[in-house]
Amino acid sequence: MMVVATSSFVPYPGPAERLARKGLQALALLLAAGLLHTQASPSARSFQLDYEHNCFRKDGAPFRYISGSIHYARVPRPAWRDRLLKMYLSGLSTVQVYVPWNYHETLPGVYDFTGNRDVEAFLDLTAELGLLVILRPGPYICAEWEMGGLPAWLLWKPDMTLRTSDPAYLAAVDSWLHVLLPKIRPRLYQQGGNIISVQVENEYGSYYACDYGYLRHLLGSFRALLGSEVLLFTTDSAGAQELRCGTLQGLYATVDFGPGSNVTEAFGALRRVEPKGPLVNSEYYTGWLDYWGEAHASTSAAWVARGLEDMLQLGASINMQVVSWQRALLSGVYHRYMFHGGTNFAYWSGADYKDQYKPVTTSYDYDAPLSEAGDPTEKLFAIRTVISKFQPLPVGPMPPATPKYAYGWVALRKYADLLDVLDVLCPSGPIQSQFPLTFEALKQAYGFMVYHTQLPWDVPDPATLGAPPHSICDRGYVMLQKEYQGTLERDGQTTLHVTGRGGDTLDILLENMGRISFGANTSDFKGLLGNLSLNSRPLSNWQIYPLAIDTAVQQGWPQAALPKSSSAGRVGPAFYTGTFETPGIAWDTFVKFPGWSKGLLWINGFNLGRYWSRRGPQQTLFVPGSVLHVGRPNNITVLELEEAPPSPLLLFLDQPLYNRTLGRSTMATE
Ligand code: 6GJ
Repeated sequence: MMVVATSSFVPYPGPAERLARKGLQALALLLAAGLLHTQASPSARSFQLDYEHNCFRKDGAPFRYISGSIHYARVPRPAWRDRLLKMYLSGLSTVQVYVPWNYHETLPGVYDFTGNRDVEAFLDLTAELGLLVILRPGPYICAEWEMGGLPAWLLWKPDMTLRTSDPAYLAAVDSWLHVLLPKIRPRLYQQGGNIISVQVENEYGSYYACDYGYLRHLLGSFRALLGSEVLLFTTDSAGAQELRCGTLQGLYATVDFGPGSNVTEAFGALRRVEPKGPLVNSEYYTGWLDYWGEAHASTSAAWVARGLEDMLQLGASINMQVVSWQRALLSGVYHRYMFHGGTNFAYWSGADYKDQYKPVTTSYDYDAPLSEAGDPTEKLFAIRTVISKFQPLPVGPMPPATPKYAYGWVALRKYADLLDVLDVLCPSGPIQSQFPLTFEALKQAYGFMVYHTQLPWDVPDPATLGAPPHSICDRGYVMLQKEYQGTLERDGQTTLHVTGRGGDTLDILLENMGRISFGANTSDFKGLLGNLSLNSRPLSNWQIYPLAIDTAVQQGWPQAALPKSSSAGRVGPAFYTGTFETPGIAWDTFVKFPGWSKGLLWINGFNLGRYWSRRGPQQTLFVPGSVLHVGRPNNITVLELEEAPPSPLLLFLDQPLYNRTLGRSTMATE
């Protein structure tokens, strides 16, 4: 794999380097001069399974690669090279990459492959750096990503059965694959590119439907669009049921499990569906995701490194490193999930459902070897040391952590209560409806909607404002006469006591906290899924406002607008603005929200995601330097959903705070 050397880049030890290391300098010089090629010509390039020797073969030779996961959708494009280079210098030669369908097909037939969404540019960068790629285009990917990567607009047809042979679903899938896969085909290894294998679906065996017709359809579409040579595979948990429903003839089966699992049992289960060929663990979890309100996940570097070394010494292949030993002793293959996690910017975080709705945090640090901000960790160096015992590492030093800067305190000021700017956020005005409608019914995918009505009668004594079970999806901020009354929460508090007079305005701001990304509930409709009642008498005559907040902020609102006259002391959903200057450098930073409750942050129109200081565990948001300006003010917009501190200040730090969980209802103490 020839690599273009750049000034700061240490090329992967290509053919010339490897020959030189063997003392064959003369031959190396010929090769380096381009007078002698060892790289297989496109016609001879192959990446295949060797069922006899239970290994992979690349261009006919037993092949080993080192792999780790990175999600380009969770890393700003200016940082892609930095992260990939660090992965390469860690000893990886392969990266495993999801393609989130909803990140690219934003509306039916409307595609975005620009800027941070330019997947081709990302893939070309991997090739330039001499990395191979294992691509996982889904169409469902899980990944703690919104709806597991499926577009929310699929739910505009509410009876669509996702991840099955449902014709409407398959039509949308095929339409998407006909756009994406032609971008992939020329990058396949057999075509001269660097993509060595492609995963079909994701842990389909864990899904209730168990629809072989769906898998067969996907196999047909992938083969039609990618050709007959590329290695197509599936990944499933190592249970018999999962492997029964998730595998298919024509798709090579792999499994996923973390450290502490019984490897022999897991690979034994896999052998029952794949009697021959390399045993592959496509996701070897050495970190874990974080949920709001739970402790930050952390796994010890020593434990991870020890597990890695034990496997290698056993002759196993760690999917950090598919080492296809000739010995079939335990020729397993392990891929590290995640090597670099990154960030769930904007509204992209997903959720799980385990007895209750569990939204995933904005940080996808994952306690991964490369931190959320792309900094090499102790775990990375521990892994790199282990790998160096089994194979030479690329020549060159590991790039240092990217510089961080503590820009310090920044004062904000209240701009307006959210209810006072509905004309800006919903310029087309509200939709009238007798009863509440969902986000999907009004074709709102992410973010927020306001449900407005009036009290139908006087309520002199506290009356119960209530919602049917599971009908608040996911959080409802309640205002009576524009005064904040409290928050209704999915699988949490679903009643409030209110008093008022007939005709008083009742507003509920509904927040989508992320559609479920794993399991049977991915048809996760959002909004008020049932009607609110007052002392069990249903309310009616609603005006519903889908909010286009990001559109307004990206157009310079509210900085460019005149401040609204708002009651400074009022709590509840409100916008705050401020600016700060960078001292000649735009370095990465982390922002803390002391005394704030929950909301979202935009800087220069870029949506950095949700903060939830009141709940934790993460107490800072990562701000990539690429978002910041130098030489002109940086515009800050905060939407605080509950209660801002009396002095609305933000604190920019040079390090993250990931692990301060205050529980589901603890008030912020700082
Ligand atoms: C994988 O299955 C998935 O393929 N996985 C996890 N599964 C556990 C589901 C939680 C109830 S956690 C981290 C990974 C990613 O979600 C991956 O996409």
